[in-house]
Amino acid sequence: MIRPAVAVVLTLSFCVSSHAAEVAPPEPFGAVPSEAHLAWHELEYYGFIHFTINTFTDREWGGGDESPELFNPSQCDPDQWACVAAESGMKGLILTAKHHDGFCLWPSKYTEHSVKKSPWKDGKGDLVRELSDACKKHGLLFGLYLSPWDRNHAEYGRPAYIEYYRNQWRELLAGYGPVFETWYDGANGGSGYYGGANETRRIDNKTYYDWIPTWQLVRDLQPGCIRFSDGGPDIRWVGNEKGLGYDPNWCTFNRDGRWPGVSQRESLWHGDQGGTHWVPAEVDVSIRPGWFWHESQNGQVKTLDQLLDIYYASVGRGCNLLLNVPPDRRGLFHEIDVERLGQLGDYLKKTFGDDLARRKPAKADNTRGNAEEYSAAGLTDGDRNTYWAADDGVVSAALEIDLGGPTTFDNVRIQEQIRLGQRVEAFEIEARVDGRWQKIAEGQTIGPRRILRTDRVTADAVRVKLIKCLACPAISTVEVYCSPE
Ligand code: FUL
Repeated sequence: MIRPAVAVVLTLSFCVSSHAAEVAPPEPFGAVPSEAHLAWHELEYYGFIHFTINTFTDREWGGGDESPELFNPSQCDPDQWACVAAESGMKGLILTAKHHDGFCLWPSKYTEHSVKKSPWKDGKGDLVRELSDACKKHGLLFGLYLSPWDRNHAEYGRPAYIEYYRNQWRELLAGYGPVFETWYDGANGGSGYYGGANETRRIDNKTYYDWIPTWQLVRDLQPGCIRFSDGGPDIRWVGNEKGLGYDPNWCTFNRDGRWPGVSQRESLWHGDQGGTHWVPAEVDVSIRPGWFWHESQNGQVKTLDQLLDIYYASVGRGCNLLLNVPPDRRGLFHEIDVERLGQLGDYLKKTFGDDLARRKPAKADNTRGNAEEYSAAGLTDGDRNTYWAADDGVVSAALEIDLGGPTTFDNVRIQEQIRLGQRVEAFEIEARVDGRWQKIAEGQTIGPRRILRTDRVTADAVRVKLIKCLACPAISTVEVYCSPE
């Protein structure tokens, strides 16, 4: 029997040693994401709505001289857009509240060039309100595109326009509930109506818009909002409109000196390894050739295979996907687009509904401080916050998951613990088939997420080989999925 005094001593020494054995997490490496970034990365896939007078004039860029009378959708139903979007797996919708032609889809008090002057709902309509309400109803986030270039406004090119532009942001950000993302387009073609001047106005896109105060007002009115442009500040354009993310894809980016419309393609495509800020890439692409609806393009709506290529090249490479679906002149998603989005939603549900690696035993050839906290079990526990990590100085490692018998799959999804920065530079995935390891995929970066589509394989174990890392790796999850036949 232990005497009380001894028991006390034992308890104390147990406390001390367990405390001493506590292993510190890896030091964050390089630029790291904010909480808003982390929430944004989780979204993965959301929609873009290009809708304005262009829909009725069959144009992509309106000149700014169009009559608001032209905007007259016959069955406008943002509820349908939100319902179809949610079914398709989208987590939000971003609306062109104002495109380059300057027409406003809400009754802005700062201009008459808006729905106020349209026959739609006798000038009483507010599409920003209708869509933000529909998003809430369908569990979607709501975002806004407000074109900096405005071919209607008489003061465009002069300081008064900047005040107008900021006032419009104030109106939109204060009046419609939470806004998860704001979009600052870099396009500027120069010519326009400009209140009747009908001329070309060139601006210096590094200085004219004086972006910092505008971004600050957005931050003040919507603290969690992510701000998009060619140069951040929070997320970057991926540098193409084809639906293509890249490998490597670094979320780090040398942001200073970069603005909407001022970009370096290589950095947009790949990010900057070791870059100063966390500015991950968003991939924007349209389901049709144009951003706006054109009857002539009804036969060119992207097929499920094309949409899947886009999904894997964007979401699969750690980008977020912003898929544009333009409402038609009725103000509805066209039947063909609805069908394709339904097919995509079905595929995603069927493929990613059942993680075949979940709760399966995992092991690693190195575990940080041999601590339970960083063990490979964190990879397959179904919790994307727990993670496996290696000891400092270890920059390659192997992670093995025992699938518990022959298992057929064709997708492997991996995530780094990006709270600690982005680390992996090269990796391979292997499958154990009939006792022999074979390589089924390889890549450079992982970052917030990597989904590798492989040939359909039947294997009883999966191995992720981290070949080269910038610092000791920290991996949140390894998941294994099988797509429908
Ligand atoms: C571009 C614009 O010029 C297009 O019209 C479209 O809005 C696209 C998303 O961004 O820069």
